[in-house]
Amino acid sequence: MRGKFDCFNMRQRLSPDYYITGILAHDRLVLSQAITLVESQLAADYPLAQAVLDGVLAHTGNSMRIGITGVPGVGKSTFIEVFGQHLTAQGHQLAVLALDPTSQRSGGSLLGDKTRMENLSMNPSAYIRPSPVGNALGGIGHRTRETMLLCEAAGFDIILIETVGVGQSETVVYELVDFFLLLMLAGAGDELQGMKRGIMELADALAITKADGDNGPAANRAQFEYQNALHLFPPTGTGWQPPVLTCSALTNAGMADVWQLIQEHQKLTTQNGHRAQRRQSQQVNWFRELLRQRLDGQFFGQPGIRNRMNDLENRVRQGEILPGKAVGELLG
Ligand SMILES: Nc1nc2c(ncn2[C@@H]2O[C@H](COP(=O)(O)OP(=O)(O)OP(=O)(O)O)[C@@H](O)[C@H]2O)c(=O)[nH]1
Ligand SMILES: [Mg+2]
Repeated sequence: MRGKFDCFNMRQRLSPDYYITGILAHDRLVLSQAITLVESQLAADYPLAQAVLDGVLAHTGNSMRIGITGVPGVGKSTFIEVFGQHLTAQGHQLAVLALDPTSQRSGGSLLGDKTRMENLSMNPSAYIRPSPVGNALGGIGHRTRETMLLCEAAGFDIILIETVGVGQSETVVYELVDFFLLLMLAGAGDELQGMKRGIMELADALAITKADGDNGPAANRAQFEYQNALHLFPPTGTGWQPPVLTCSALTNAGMADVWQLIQEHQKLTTQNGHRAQRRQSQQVNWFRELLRQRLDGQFFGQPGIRNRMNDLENRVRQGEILPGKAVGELLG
């Protein structure tokens, strides 16, 4: 505990320059400290975090941002362990941001992920940062975008974001990345995989995992079926038709194909302008989201506002007042 407090106190004394210089020098310790700073929920940390982000902004945006999602157990972490080695072997510097929605419940899954990325976590060209999801909207790490920018400034040219596909989180990840990969299990129905059509529509590619051993034929069938299903979707409007692949983290099959595909997508969307467009609309959505958060914070930060709201909610519940009028009273 003591160490933690020392570290905390030290942080209070650090200047934006300490972080900015360290990050730009690719110092991982400073990068980790900076991520902790931007993740901080303390209002007092906010100006410093903003100054650091501002200071590195010119060095961000140059990475390939890839989102990887799929239901629990589909093999996301194992995929990243193997795929990540494939990328670093080609000279890439890889940052993995693993969002951990289960950490508040079980407290144990970080450890599980760490073991599943055993090799990658010892790889000098890789940096793994698990982040607790907390109670942020959409189940995504509060500040994942900021963390991504810090990693880019620290020299990582590929960012992988792992998130469990259990609902809204994948739409939020979609808002962060250039390429959105959906991992699927063969032989499990769509309902079983919790897949809403909307999620499949967001994917830039599907990969059927665990295509090895006895599972091989089922994986091939699933590939065929999903490919047919995707053909029925309306065109993406980007000139890209999302393909379906099979892969195995056990045999490494398909890993090179997935990478090839992501590069093709990057090339196409860079040439036709859709990559830039996607990032621009992501920036604007980020702005709107932050604005909404700040307004929320300012409004609910007013003394007594919660009590007044509860009072009004009770009256609305009893039918004593119409919601529109109640809103007027509260804002008034
Ligand atoms: N046969 C086979 N098993 C695999 C493969 N990839 C993952 N597994 C197994 O599937 C299980 C789940 O893998 P994970 O990588 O933890 O899955 P995940 O999607 O990250 O799971 P959560 O983080 O809990 O959502 C583990 O027992 C893996 O060993 C594969 O390619 N082939
Ligand atoms: Mg995992």
